Amino acid sequence: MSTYVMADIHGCYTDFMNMLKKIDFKEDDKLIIAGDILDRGPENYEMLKWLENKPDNIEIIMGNHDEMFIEDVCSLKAQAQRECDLKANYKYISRYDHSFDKYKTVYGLIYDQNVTLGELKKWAIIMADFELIKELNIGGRDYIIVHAGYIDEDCLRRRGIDRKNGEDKLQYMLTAKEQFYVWAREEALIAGGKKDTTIIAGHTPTISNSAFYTGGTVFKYVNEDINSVIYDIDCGCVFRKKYKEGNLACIRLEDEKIFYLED
Ligand SMILES: [Mn+2]
Repeated sequence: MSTYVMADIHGCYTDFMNMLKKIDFKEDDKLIIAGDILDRGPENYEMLKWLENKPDNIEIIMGNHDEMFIEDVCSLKAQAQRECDLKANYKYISRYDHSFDKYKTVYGLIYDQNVTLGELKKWAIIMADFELIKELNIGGRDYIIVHAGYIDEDCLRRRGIDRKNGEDKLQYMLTAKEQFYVWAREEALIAGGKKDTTIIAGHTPTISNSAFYTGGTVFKYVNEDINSVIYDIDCGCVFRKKYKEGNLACIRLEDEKIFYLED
């Protein structure tokens, strides 16, 4: 029995299936998907149909794109109480809410796949049950799996980075711990990990210009002082048509072996 973690599938359903084949994923294995199953990729519909009958040995942690999908469906549902045509509702909300369906995922589902509000609601309800964090112990080592980053409960004040100017500007702000799990970027590194624990997250592709940049391989940060490790396993799979260094990674926790879709 092995325990695997993947992240940021972003509607790349075929790549996801190919990775399951590559790791020879079996019924007695476990997989944790560290968030962001939707948006940007070509097969959001296939991903959601798969989600309806998701095997019990696969668990999904909430990502920011999953959260945004749930919010979009809630907006549509609220509007639907006034009008009944899903396409009319979609157009109406898009006009005043510019954060609505930012990646045109709901648009594709409605206009290309002809899904109903009932289907959208069914998927959003499943996704609203995604846990925000998963803690497990494998071979005596503690692991934490989150979408974006981990921060200690008593550490709500953080030092942010003003990324617009690229300078290390102090901006103390009160951050909800759970928001941090789902949305953190470089702050996850600044927060410094957790004593005697390995944190596995995705969210920031290792092909983008950030502290996690590796050129498309898994990013690993070791803090020997507190015996903590932080992995970023989002290797930018969804961008790999555009940027050839993008890849889908999967880590097996028992031996921390990393598998790549493209070797
Ligand atoms: Mn994300």
